[in-house]
Amino acid sequence: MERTFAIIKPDAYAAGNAGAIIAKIQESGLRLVAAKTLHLTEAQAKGFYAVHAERPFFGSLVTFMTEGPILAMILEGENAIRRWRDLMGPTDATKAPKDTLRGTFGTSIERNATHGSDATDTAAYEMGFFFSGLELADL
Ligand code: FUP
Repeated sequence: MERTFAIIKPDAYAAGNAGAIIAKIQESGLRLVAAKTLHLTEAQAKGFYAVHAERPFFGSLVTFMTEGPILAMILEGENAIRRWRDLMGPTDATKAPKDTLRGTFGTSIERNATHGSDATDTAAYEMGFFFSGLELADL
Protein backbone atom coordinates (compact mmCIF):
# COMPACT_ATOMS: atom_id res chain seq x y z
CA MET A 1 0.00 0.00 0.00
CA GLU A 2 1.34 3.42 -0.98
CA ARG A 3 0.23 7.02 -0.50
CA THR A 4 0.73 9.96 -2.82
CA PHE A 5 0.02 13.65 -2.72
CA ALA A 6 -2.29 15.27 -5.27
CA ILE A 7 -3.59 18.76 -6.01
CA ILE A 8 -6.57 19.97 -8.00
CA LYS A 9 -4.99 23.21 -9.20
CA PRO A 10 -6.65 26.67 -9.36
CA ASP A 11 -7.68 26.32 -13.03
CA ALA A 12 -9.58 23.06 -12.53
CA TYR A 13 -10.97 24.10 -9.15
CA ALA A 14 -12.31 27.44 -10.45
CA ALA A 15 -13.82 25.74 -13.49
CA GLY A 16 -15.87 23.48 -11.21
CA ASN A 17 -14.03 20.32 -12.20
CA ALA A 18 -13.08 19.11 -8.71
CA GLY A 19 -16.07 16.79 -8.52
CA ALA A 20 -15.35 15.19 -11.89
CA ILE A 21 -11.70 14.68 -10.94
CA ILE A 22 -12.62 13.10 -7.59
CA ALA A 23 -15.04 10.80 -9.44
CA LYS A 24 -12.14 9.66 -11.67
CA ILE A 25 -10.01 9.04 -8.59
CA GLN A 26 -12.72 6.88 -7.05
CA GLU A 27 -13.44 5.01 -10.31
CA SER A 28 -9.73 4.17 -10.51
CA GLY A 29 -9.88 2.42 -7.14
CA LEU A 30 -7.57 4.89 -5.40
CA ARG A 31 -8.80 5.82 -1.91
CA LEU A 32 -9.24 9.50 -1.04
CA VAL A 33 -7.63 9.50 2.41
CA ALA A 34 -7.61 13.24 3.09
CA ALA A 35 -8.64 16.43 1.33
CA LYS A 36 -8.75 20.14 2.07
CA THR A 37 -9.39 23.31 0.16
CA LEU A 38 -6.97 26.17 0.67
CA HIS A 39 -5.78 29.29 -1.09
CA LEU A 40 -1.98 29.28 -1.17
CA THR A 41 -0.06 32.42 -0.27
CA GLU A 42 2.91 33.42 -2.42
CA ALA A 43 5.33 32.18 0.26
CA GLN A 44 3.56 28.81 0.51
CA ALA A 45 3.55 28.31 -3.28
CA LYS A 46 7.23 29.24 -3.47
CA GLY A 47 7.98 26.77 -0.69
CA PHE A 48 6.07 23.97 -2.35
CA TYR A 49 7.80 24.50 -5.70
CA ALA A 50 11.23 25.42 -4.22
CA VAL A 51 12.87 22.72 -6.34
CA HIS A 52 11.94 24.79 -9.42
CA ALA A 53 13.11 28.15 -7.98
CA GLU A 54 15.81 28.63 -10.62
CA ARG A 55 13.62 27.68 -13.58
CA PRO A 56 12.41 30.42 -15.96
CA PHE A 57 8.76 29.47 -15.41
CA PHE A 58 8.93 29.71 -11.59
CA GLY A 59 7.41 33.20 -11.17
CA SER A 60 4.55 32.47 -13.53
CA LEU A 61 3.92 29.11 -11.86
CA VAL A 62 3.71 30.75 -8.42
CA THR A 63 1.29 33.39 -9.75
CA PHE A 64 -0.90 30.65 -11.21
CA MET A 65 -0.86 28.49 -8.08
CA THR A 66 -1.93 31.46 -5.93
CA GLU A 67 -4.68 32.80 -8.21
CA GLY A 68 -7.45 30.89 -6.44
CA PRO A 69 -8.30 27.96 -4.19
CA ILE A 70 -6.87 24.48 -4.66
CA LEU A 71 -7.87 21.08 -3.32
CA ALA A 72 -4.96 19.26 -1.66
CA MET A 73 -5.42 15.49 -1.32
CA ILE A 74 -3.78 12.29 -0.17
CA LEU A 75 -4.53 9.21 -2.27
CA GLU A 76 -3.86 5.63 -1.22
CA GLY A 77 -3.59 2.33 -3.04
CA GLU A 78 -1.11 -0.14 -4.50
CA ASN A 79 1.35 1.81 -6.66
CA ALA A 80 -0.61 5.00 -5.92
CA ILE A 81 2.19 7.29 -7.12
CA ARG A 82 2.40 5.66 -10.57
CA ARG A 83 -1.36 5.18 -10.92
CA TRP A 84 -2.14 8.82 -10.11
CA ARG A 85 0.52 10.07 -12.53
CA ASP A 86 -0.90 7.80 -15.25
CA LEU A 87 -4.39 9.18 -14.59
CA MET A 88 -3.06 12.76 -14.81
CA GLY A 89 -1.10 12.28 -18.00
CA PRO A 90 2.04 14.19 -19.06
CA THR A 91 2.89 17.68 -17.76
CA ASP A 92 1.98 19.52 -20.96
CA ALA A 93 -1.82 19.46 -21.15
CA THR A 94 -1.72 20.30 -24.88
CA LYS A 95 0.14 17.03 -25.48
CA ALA A 96 -1.72 14.91 -22.92
CA PRO A 97 -4.04 12.19 -24.26
CA LYS A 98 -7.70 13.20 -24.13
CA ASP A 99 -8.55 10.38 -21.73
CA THR A 100 -6.18 11.76 -19.07
CA LEU A 101 -7.08 14.41 -16.48
CA ARG A 102 -4.61 16.94 -17.86
CA GLY A 103 -5.78 16.21 -21.40
CA THR A 104 -9.39 16.70 -20.33
CA PHE A 105 -9.17 19.58 -17.85
CA GLY A 106 -5.81 21.30 -18.52
CA THR A 107 -5.08 23.91 -21.17
CA SER A 108 -1.27 24.39 -21.21
CA ILE A 109 2.00 23.15 -19.70
CA GLU A 110 1.43 25.54 -16.78
CA ARG A 111 -2.36 25.37 -16.41
CA ASN A 112 -2.46 21.60 -16.26
CA ALA A 113 -5.27 20.98 -13.76
CA THR A 114 -3.58 18.56 -11.39
CA HIS A 115 -0.37 17.80 -9.50
CA GLY A 116 0.99 14.46 -8.38
CA SER A 117 4.14 13.47 -6.53
CA ASP A 118 6.76 11.81 -8.73
CA ALA A 119 8.48 9.48 -6.20
CA THR A 120 8.21 8.12 -2.67
CA ASP A 121 10.52 10.76 -1.17
CA THR A 122 8.70 13.69 -2.80
CA ALA A 123 5.34 12.14 -1.86
CA ALA A 124 6.39 12.00 1.81
CA TYR A 125 7.68 15.59 1.71
CA GLU A 126 4.59 16.95 -0.04
CA MET A 127 2.11 15.12 2.22
CA GLY A 128 3.95 16.57 5.22
CA PHE A 129 3.95 20.05 3.68
CA PHE A 130 0.15 20.10 3.43
CA PHE A 131 -1.10 17.74 6.15
CA SER A 132 -0.07 17.27 9.77
CA GLY A 133 0.31 13.93 11.52
CA LEU A 134 -2.69 14.88 13.65
CA GLU A 135 -4.89 15.19 10.56
CA LEU A 136 -3.78 11.80 9.29
CA ALA A 137 -3.99 9.78 12.49
CA ASP A 138 -6.28 6.74 12.07
CA LEU A 139 -6.95 7.43 8.39
P1 FUP B 1 4.96 17.33 -13.19
O1 FUP B 1 5.74 16.41 -12.31
O2 FUP B 1 4.34 16.64 -14.38
O3 FUP B 1 3.94 18.16 -12.43
O4 FUP B 1 5.98 18.36 -13.83
P2 FUP B 1 7.25 19.14 -13.24
O5 FUP B 1 7.58 18.72 -11.85
O6 FUP B 1 8.33 19.06 -14.28
O7 FUP B 1 6.75 20.65 -13.22
C1 FUP B 1 5.98 21.15 -12.14
C2 FUP B 1 5.03 22.17 -12.67
O8 FUP B 1 5.74 23.26 -13.25
C3 FUP B 1 4.12 21.65 -13.76
F1 FUP B 1 3.04 21.03 -13.27
C4 FUP B 1 3.78 22.90 -14.53
C5 FUP B 1 5.00 23.79 -14.34
N1 FUP B 1 5.85 23.87 -15.54
C6 FUP B 1 5.72 24.98 -16.34
O9 FUP B 1 4.91 25.86 -16.07
N2 FUP B 1 6.53 25.06 -17.44
C7 FUP B 1 7.44 24.10 -17.77
O10 FUP B 1 8.15 24.25 -18.79
C8 FUP B 1 7.55 22.97 -16.93
C9 FUP B 1 6.73 22.88 -15.84
